[in-house]
Amino acid sequence: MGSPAEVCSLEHYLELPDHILEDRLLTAKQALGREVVILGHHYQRDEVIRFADFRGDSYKLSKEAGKAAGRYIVFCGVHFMAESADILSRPGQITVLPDLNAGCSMADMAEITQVEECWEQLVRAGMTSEEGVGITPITYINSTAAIKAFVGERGGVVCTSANAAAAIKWGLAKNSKLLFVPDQHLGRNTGFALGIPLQEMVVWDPYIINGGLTTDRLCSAKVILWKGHCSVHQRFLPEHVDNVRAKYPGIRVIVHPECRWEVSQKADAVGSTEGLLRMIRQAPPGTSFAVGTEIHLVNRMRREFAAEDKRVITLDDYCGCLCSTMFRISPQHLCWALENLAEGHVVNQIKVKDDVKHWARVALDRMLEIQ
Ligand code: CIZ
Ligand code: SF4
Repeated sequence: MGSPAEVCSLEHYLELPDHILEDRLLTAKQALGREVVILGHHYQRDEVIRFADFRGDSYKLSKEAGKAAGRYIVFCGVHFMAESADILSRPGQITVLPDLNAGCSMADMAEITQVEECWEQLVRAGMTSEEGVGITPITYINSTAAIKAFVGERGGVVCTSANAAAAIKWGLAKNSKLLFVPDQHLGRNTGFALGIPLQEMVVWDPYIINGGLTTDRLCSAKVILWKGHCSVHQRFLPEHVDNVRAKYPGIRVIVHPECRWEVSQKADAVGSTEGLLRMIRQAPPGTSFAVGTEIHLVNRMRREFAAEDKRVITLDDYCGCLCSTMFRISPQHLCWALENLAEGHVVNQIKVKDDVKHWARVALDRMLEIQ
């Protein structure tokens, strides 16, 4: 390990080539021992995920964060995931995000002030009380801690793509209407699969007065979808499904629910990252899949399932869709974070404010109860 001065300088690490980092990463991880748990999201690159103690989707990793025994949780993922880990961790535990620039463009599409304004309009239209009698607010985990707290305080819940259907059913058992933030596609795909007609789902545009909706339209809707999306999954198009089917007859097309509705309708199945993995795992040898989700996961699926004689390609047959913010977590950033922790310096701590934590935790705990 380098001198303390070197340990503190991120710039120094950014110049290091990948191949010399492996030993240093292993050494730092060993030095920290049980004091650290490294959580790695499925969309992380191989050079990073190989150091994860647990890999998974937000749902699985949130559970691991809640169970982590050591002092440090190093989250190789994006900002909202590290926030959730901090909220679910025990007092005194420290959550670290190796690069603070690892955000999520979808989470950025909903700001707490915009959600508050939307809710005020819904209250004014007589659709709900301030406390959430009338509409159940649901936020996808890809949102800020402040929005999770907002939802928790109003009787709502956080969902992930793995339990969105259960969360929607839960929300509709409480109230006849839902506000679903921030991913319109996850909300629409899941709502439609549960039998809610498209006409009963409206899109709230936070940049237009009254969400761009007449009061009649708003009041007649069952689900109010926030106008947000994932720019990575948005790139999968219906013609990709047609092209891949024409090129590889018999191939199974499976896509993530962040993909647009037209793509999900053409696919054979829709699932969260854990769901997509399960579908491939359970398929008989010889099956081929075109998968519509982030390219690092698809490439890993291709390699790991080749041994079972299953073929996996990306749905976008050309280059695949990369989440550039997940990609920000590099082995250099991870090494910098771990070596600093091993030297007793906490870097890039993610700390959610106490007043936000309480209600955000309520909403996350409800999420973990809903399967
Ligand atoms: O929930 C997650 O981790 C995300 C962002 C996608 C998925 O389906 O796992
Ligand atoms: Fe956010 Fe999309 Fe990246 Fe997931 S893939 S972290 S939703 S930008």
